[in-house]
Amino acid sequence: MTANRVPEQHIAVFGGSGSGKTVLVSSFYGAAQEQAFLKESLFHVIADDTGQGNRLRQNYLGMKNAATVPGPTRFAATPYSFTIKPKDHGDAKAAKARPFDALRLTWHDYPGEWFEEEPSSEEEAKRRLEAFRSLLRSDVALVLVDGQKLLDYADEEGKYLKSLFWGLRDGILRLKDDLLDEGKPLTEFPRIWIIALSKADRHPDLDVHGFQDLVVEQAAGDIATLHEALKGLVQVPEALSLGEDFLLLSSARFEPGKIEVSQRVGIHLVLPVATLLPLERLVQWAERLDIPRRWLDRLVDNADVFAEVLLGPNVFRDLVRRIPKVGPVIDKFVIPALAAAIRLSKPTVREMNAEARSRKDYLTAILTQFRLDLDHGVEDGVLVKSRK
Ligand SMILES: Nc1nc2c(ncn2[C@@H]2O[C@H](COP(=O)(O)OP(=O)(O)OP(=O)(O)O)[C@@H](O)[C@H]2O)c(=O)[nH]1
Ligand SMILES: [Mg+2]
Repeated sequence: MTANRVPEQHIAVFGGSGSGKTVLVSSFYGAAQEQAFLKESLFHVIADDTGQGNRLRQNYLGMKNAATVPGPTRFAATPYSFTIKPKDHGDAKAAKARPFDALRLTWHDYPGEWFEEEPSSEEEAKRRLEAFRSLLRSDVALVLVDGQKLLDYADEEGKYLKSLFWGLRDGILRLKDDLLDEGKPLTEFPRIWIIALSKADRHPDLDVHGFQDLVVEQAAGDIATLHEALKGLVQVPEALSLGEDFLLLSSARFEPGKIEVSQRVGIHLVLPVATLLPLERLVQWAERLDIPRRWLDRLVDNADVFAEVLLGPNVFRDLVRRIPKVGPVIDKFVIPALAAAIRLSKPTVREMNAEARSRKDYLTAILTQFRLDLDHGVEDGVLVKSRK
């Protein structure tokens, strides 16, 4: 397997200290190692660094078996790299026809206190800057609204939300000069910022629409201010979504003396969100905005390979009509093919998924399943996607 056959997507999770970032990644990985998951799932989630994987699993098992939680993250940000490996590669011919063999998800975790406390030394300031540089190269960012804090600030949620969004804005602006490439705005930057409610188990009566309403009602202006600040860091700033996508997340159901790790909300949507949402958004931007051609290819990673799997190579290549031999891979010729890939109707996707499963074409099965998962997330009131 060569490196270029493993498209890589990065997700960065922002949130204050104690908002649930490390528990989230532990729950994602830990649950994926359970026998029940392995039996049902189309893929394995493999930690590229075994030691890291064991630590995450240890966090998860501590919660599951002893109701203990990991300590606060201190000193260093950690990128967790996972390979999403189809269970089976099918026959050699099918394997060769596929545009890639596995997916990589890099999940960036960092100490929430970094936005709350000043660095204690020059060296720590440097380390933080390096970490944020890497976090801010992600494809998708989650901004966690701490569900427990919302309860603590009952009737004054606006105060908490304001401090959350302004804290993030100030933290990023403080580093702005050092983050830019020689003063130039960044190309690679999270283009989708999803506002996510962590600890959603604390809010059993709140669906994603209620959450969206609460955030918009209490903090629309603060989000707009953060949005403006982020736009100041990127090339093609129109192609930047914030305050358009919302998600509910719960890593487990926390009860007194017991942590029910099998009761999760939204965790299974992280992979579909990281892979397919950028593809979907690229099409929306390409159709709505006048994006210079040379930028289209650079806004979103791997959109073409995901679309090719969703449509099947023959349909994809027919739609593209010509695969450009020079120049950007994604130009205006490819947009219709990408659009076709994301607009496949649900019954069609369901049929493709069933057919791919029976053919043991796991890669197609995985990506079509991701698409169905996103649809279900929306139907179940866990996810709101931008309608723009
Ligand atoms: N009810 C509930 N509580 C949670 C959930 N996830 C985390 N918590 C609680 O929140 C605490 C903090 O979670 P962490 O994941 O360590 O928080 P963090 O964002 O990594 O914090 P820092 O490392 O300091 O940045 C945990 O110890 C749990 O008590 C959840 O899904 N539901
Ligand atoms: Mg942490």
